[in-house]
Amino acid sequence: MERSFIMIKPDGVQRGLVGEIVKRFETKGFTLVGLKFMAVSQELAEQHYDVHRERPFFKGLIEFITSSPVVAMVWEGDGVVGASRAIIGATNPLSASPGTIRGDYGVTVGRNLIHGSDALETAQREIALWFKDEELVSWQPSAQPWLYE
Ligand code: D4T
Repeated sequence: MERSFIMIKPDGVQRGLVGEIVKRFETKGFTLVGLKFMAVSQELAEQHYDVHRERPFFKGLIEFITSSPVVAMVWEGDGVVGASRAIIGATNPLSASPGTIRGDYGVTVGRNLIHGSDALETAQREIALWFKDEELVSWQPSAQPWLYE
């Protein structure tokens, strides 16, 4: 089944939104297969945001992501990559629809609370970057037959 890398950024943790954010993925019906609370090294942050290296906001973004702990997660389910982007909302929280995480809790792009992989290939790259194989747990939730026909 499809997997996505989801990270609650330092602002989400500092603002006490970890439970609320996890709940949205759980109640949607996705399966948690990896989770860790961690400080992010400069190297990991730069690798994760490598595609933005030449952008003007890169330095500030790296300072922000390494400034305080994050919650790194892997969620599994049919269509989880695209659905997670919908749950998260637009990059700029002011443009994000109400009902999305960024739409409900954020006001500025540099503090947009959460990251979600933007495509299947990106998800695979990010999961491999943030998690070792043995940190991911494959399991079958008992609700599965009530979520999938
Ligand atoms: P992430 O990657 O964090 O899930 O965000 P998005 O996928 O929604 O958006 P992105 O890759 O375009 O941006 C990555 C990251 O950079 C921050 N950012 C972005 C910023 O601080 N200033 C900006 O102008 C932009 C475009 C926010 C998210």
